[in-house]
Amino acid sequence: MLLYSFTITPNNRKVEAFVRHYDLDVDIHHISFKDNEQKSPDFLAINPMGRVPALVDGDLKLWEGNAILTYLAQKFPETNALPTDLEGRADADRWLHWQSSHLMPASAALKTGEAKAHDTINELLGVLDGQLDGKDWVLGELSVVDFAIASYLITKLMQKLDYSPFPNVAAWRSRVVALDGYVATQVGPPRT
Ligand SMILES: N[C@@H](CCC(=O)N[C@@H](CS)C(=O)NCC(=O)O)C(=O)O
Repeated sequence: MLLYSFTITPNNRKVEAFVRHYDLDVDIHHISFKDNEQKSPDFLAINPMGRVPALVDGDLKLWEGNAILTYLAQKFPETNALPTDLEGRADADRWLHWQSSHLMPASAALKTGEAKAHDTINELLGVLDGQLDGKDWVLGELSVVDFAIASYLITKLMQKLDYSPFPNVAAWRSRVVALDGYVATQVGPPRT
């Protein structure tokens, strides 16, 4: 199994940190953005979007980071990183969709520096803070959801936010960066 990645972006780090955390039997190839390797014909045959992460497992060519995370969690059930009961799985899917449809665009908007973008992020952090109340991890136990969401909340940009109104998120971020997978994928000084 081969993972194509580029460690320092959240979409890639979520998957790479997961692989490293559980020491999964997955080879990792770091794409060269400088050489535009992600747009090469060989790579476009794997992911026509020309983006990473992407995973090749036999005949399967899988892209979209959250799809890769749930695939790996099911391929390696010993990780216990994805609920198997109907309700638990729905809960996991909910937060994975929340990350890609709310948190990801909100974090991209933050780069504009507009006040409205800050309000949106704070609204999302408030929701996450409520979910983390009384829990160490988003679903209670460590799961793919923590990897999916946390990778967005520990970027250089997100480091600049004030987390004091969100103490549960602040504590969770500290737990996340201490995980083996995040230590192994850290580039530069640790960010909490
Ligand atoms: N929705 C995709 C986004 C993947 C994506 O945008 N990857 C970026 C890096 S974070 C990329 O490969 N960019 C290279 C390019 O656009 O040429 C996912 O969640 O995996």
